[in-house]
Amino acid sequence: MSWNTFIWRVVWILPIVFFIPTLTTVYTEEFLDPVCNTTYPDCLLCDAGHFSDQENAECFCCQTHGACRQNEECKKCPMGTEQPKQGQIECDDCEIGRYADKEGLKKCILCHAGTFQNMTGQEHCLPCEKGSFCNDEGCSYCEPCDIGYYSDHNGSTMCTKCHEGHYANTTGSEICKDCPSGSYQNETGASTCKPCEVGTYSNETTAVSCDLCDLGYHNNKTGQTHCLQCLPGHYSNESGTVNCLPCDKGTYQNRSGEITCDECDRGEETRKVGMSHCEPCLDGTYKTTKGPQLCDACPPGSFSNGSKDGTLNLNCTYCSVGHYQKSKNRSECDPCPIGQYVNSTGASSCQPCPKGSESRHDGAVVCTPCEKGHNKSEASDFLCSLCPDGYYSLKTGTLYCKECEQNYFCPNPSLEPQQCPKNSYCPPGSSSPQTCDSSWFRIAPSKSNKIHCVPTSELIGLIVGCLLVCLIIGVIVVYNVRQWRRGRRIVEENSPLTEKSQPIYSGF
Ligand SMILES: *[C@@H]1O[C@H](CO)[C@@H](O)[C@H](O)[C@H]1NC(C)=O
Ligand SMILES: *[C@@H]1O[C@H](CO)[C@@H](O)[C@H](O)[C@H]1NC(C)=O
Ligand SMILES: *[C@@H]1O[C@H](CO)[C@@H](O)[C@H](O)[C@H]1NC(C)=O
Ligand SMILES: *[C@@H]1O[C@H](CO)[C@@H](O)[C@H](O)[C@H]1NC(C)=O
Ligand SMILES: *[C@@H]1O[C@H](CO)[C@@H](O)[C@H](O)[C@H]1NC(C)=O
Ligand SMILES: *[C@@H]1O[C@H](CO)[C@@H](O)[C@H](O)[C@H]1NC(C)=O
Ligand SMILES: *[C@@H]1O[C@H](CO)[C@@H](O)[C@H](O)[C@H]1NC(C)=O
Ligand SMILES: *[C@@H]1O[C@H](CO)[C@@H](O)[C@H](O)[C@H]1NC(C)=O
Ligand SMILES: *[C@@H]1O[C@H](CO)[C@@H](O)[C@H](O)[C@H]1NC(C)=O
Ligand SMILES: *[C@@H]1O[C@H](CO)[C@@H](O)[C@H](O)[C@H]1NC(C)=O
Ligand SMILES: *[C@@H]1O[C@H](CO)[C@@H](O)[C@H](O)[C@H]1NC(C)=O
Ligand SMILES: CC(=O)N[C@H]1CO[C@H](CO)[C@@H](O)[C@@H]1O
Repeated sequence: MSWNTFIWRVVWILPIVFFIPTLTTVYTEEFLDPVCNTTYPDCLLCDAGHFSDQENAECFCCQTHGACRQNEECKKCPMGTEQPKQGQIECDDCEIGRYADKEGLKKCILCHAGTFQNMTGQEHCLPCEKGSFCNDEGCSYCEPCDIGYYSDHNGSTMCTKCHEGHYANTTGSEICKDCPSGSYQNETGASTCKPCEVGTYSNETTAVSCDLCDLGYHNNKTGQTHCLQCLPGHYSNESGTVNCLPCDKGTYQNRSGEITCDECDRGEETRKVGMSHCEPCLDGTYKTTKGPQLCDACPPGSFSNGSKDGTLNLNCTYCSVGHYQKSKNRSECDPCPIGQYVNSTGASSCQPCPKGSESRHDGAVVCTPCEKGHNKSEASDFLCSLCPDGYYSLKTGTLYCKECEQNYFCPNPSLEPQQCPKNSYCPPGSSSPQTCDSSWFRIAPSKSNKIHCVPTSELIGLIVGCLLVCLIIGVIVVYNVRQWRRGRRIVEENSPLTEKSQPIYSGF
């Protein structure tokens, strides 16, 4: 360095040093940069990144916000670029996540929160699109909103939780979706909607809660948009019913969607739960008033048979006279059996006909006295019985038949005893007079009831007479035989007998 040069430089520098101290300082610092204070005494071209505003002067380093090519002037970095170092040939593009919207920046600016830049060398950042966000500076991309969150405007620094009644089940939601009808969401930031519980419904979208089923309605499935009417035979008297209740026995409901059951009318009942109509009381039962009670059994002595006539059993009918029913719950009465009767209505039993009377047909209301010739001594006897042989009864209603008296006989128990005929024997209790078999005999008086026949005097006389006649004839015969034998012996002695004659016998 020559003195001339030195002096010139001092002269050149002095004003800067003394009059523009600030600027001087900057330049000085930059000059003092050991890298950048190269001098080229041979007056070569300045290196790239350095410049000289004067020919053959010293080369100066390009400053941090600029760059130059060899032998060109240093230029400020253009927008979208930066240069943090001195003495550089060219500026660098802004990195991703940064921008340079002015020339001559030493360092690109970080994108603000809510904006991003995914390319280098950009002059601006871009706002995060709907459905995404960036919550820090220098974002190179925006994150999509999480599930349950949304962002509905550009440039979000954060996403918002879905409101109640809404949900977002995907990331990057611009808006949350409405909960469909049949579901609800009572919490924010939801990724799903909850199905309505049983007994509830929601018939609108964006429901925060489901509504309870109304009275008369029910719902036994989840996620329903409406409740169902209770079916006939059922009711619901509380809101939020899951299953309708069946009508109790004795009640019914013939409409749907009802909150109570109705009581069955007179003569009707329901024998099962959950009935949509009442049924007539069964035969053998009855119901006199409207109400939830069941039909009562007809008591003994009565019956009901409405179904046979197509009427309702509003009351029981007493058994008519001559009939009885010993059991309850019957549809008919039975006629009194033979031998019994009943003369009042509503009988639960028949009575046996009293002594001396009977009933020969079933269903008797009164007993008839035993006919003549009959009797009944015990009430328990079935019927009157014919008087036994030898007994009679001339009056009706007889308890005991009378015995036929001695010397009378009773051929017909219902007729007067008859006088024993002559030559007949009628001991007490005779149904017919007793006689000896033949008229040659007669009844001998006897103390016992046994008949005792003796021969009549005529028979005896006849026998005796016969015996006498026989004797006489015998004597005659014997005599004649003797005479004949004697004569024959004489003849035999004289002439032999040629022919033998038969002897003659005679007798009875
Ligand atoms: C940068 O982001 C934009 C907008 O989001 C997109 O269209 C583009 O493809 C992205 N480029 C790169 C290199 O990621
Ligand atoms: C949001 O950004 C999109 C694309 O990046 C653009 O089309 C739209 O106009 C922007 N909306 C608003 C409100 O700035
Ligand atoms: C989100 O919900 C919609 C309708 O609710 C359904 O079609 C879709 O499959 C769901 N997506 C996911 C990822 O669950
Ligand atoms: C949402 O509803 C559920 C069930 O219905 C309940 O357990 C929960 O406490 C509710 N949450 C809020 C925030 O109300
Ligand atoms: C939902 O149900 C309520 C009550 O039952 C009714 O008033 C309303 O009209 C219904 N809304 C729709 C959209 O069906
Ligand atoms: C649900 O209700 C229907 C009538 O609406 C009925 O037929 C069905 O048996 C019920 N299911 C259950 C599980 O109770
Ligand atoms: C509903 O009916 C049941 C059975 O009949 C009864 O116990 C209950 O008290 C009733 N509830 C209301 C609110 O009437
Ligand atoms: C229900 O029963 C009542 C009383 O018995 C009757 O008046 C009505 O007509 C019935 N309704 C239907 C729908 O059967
Ligand atoms: C039913 O009982 C009545 C008396 O209440 C009677 O007149 C009718 O004949 C009976 N019907 C039948 C089919 O038995
Ligand atoms: C039903 O019958 C009983 C006895 O037969 C009688 O006391 C009652 O008054 C009757 N009731 C009606 C409603 O006819
Ligand atoms: C019914 O029979 C009884 C005896 O069993 C008798 O005392 C009563 O007088 C009779 N009544 C009629 C109405 O015949
Ligand atoms: C003026 C000035 O500080 N000049 C310096 C330039 O660099 C050389 C070598 O690095 C130094 O020796 C000088 O003092």
